[in-house]
Amino acid sequence: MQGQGLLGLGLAMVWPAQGASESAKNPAESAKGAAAEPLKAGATPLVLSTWDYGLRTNEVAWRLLSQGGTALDAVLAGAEFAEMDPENAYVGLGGFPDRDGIVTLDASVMDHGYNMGMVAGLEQVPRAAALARAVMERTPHTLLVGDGALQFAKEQGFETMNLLTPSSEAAWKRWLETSRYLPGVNVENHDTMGLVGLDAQGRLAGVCTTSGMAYKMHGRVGDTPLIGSGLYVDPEVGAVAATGHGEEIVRAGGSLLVVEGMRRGLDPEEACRQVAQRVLLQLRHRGKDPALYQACFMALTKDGQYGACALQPGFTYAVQDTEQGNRLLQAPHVWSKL
Ligand code: SD4
Repeated sequence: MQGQGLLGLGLAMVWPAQGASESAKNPAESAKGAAAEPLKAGATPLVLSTWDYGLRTNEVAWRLLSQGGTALDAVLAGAEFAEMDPENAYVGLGGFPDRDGIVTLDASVMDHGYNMGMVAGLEQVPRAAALARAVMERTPHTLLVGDGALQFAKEQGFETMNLLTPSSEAAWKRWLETSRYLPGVNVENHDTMGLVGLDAQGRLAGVCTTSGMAYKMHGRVGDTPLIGSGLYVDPEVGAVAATGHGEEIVRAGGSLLVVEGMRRGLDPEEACRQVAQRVLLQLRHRGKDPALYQACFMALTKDGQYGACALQPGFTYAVQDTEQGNRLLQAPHVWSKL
């Protein structure tokens, strides 16, 4: 590398810090501009978000999608809404910290052109999804981690703040009394926001954002920021987001495997079911009790079909479209204790 210089490293391709893409700084604002195109006749925009909270992120995304905004702007706006809500303890500001009391965020984004951006182990910057988008749009790279991600965020003018809120700090201090790492399997320990959307022009996009498993080891990274595990978008097939125990989703090659199922002709629910089944087989192979784990997959095809499936009961996801509005669905499961 020595003597290669910035050009040799491809860093000359880094986009200018200012003005190049306001959308990465504030997707919600830029999407206002993108909303000018009217819906095409017969177009069926659609957005899916993980967990109960998904009803709220869908609403934010739908404001853009229903006015002809791009799927990318829409899902990013939904993710950012969750990240800036201090009451959501699983993403962005107010996310549960790691066992050392430090909030570290992971996020990924992917669009209809196989473009992708990821950040992991990000501190101080609540808008992790927008930063992942900035990685995608303003650098020659796909993944930035830790200090490097923070440095890039500062260069790009992202706001920094203390992400530990009084309530997440109080919860962490209560946890310190036992210091037992035993993550719950459903909403009691998950609210990672995964959104996948299809816009009026038929473009797909997806985003996944999280503060990771509460009280994880410092430096631990799950599936959320890993394209192929927590998220995958293939314009020829569909878009998939995952949530649950990241280690198990990574082990199964989660989201990409669901996409490949749909590519072979499986409907979205069946494609999700087969990967949830794979997670179950792997747990059994490793002698693990499935009752202690959760892995959830949510999928949308390029034609607007959707479905989901989880390892065990409890995974909810929200769907919003023109015909039926915004509703919360219970995903089927492949294993149950009962
Ligand atoms: C992780 N998959 O970090 C994430 C956690 C999650 O809702 O989905 N929480 O492993």
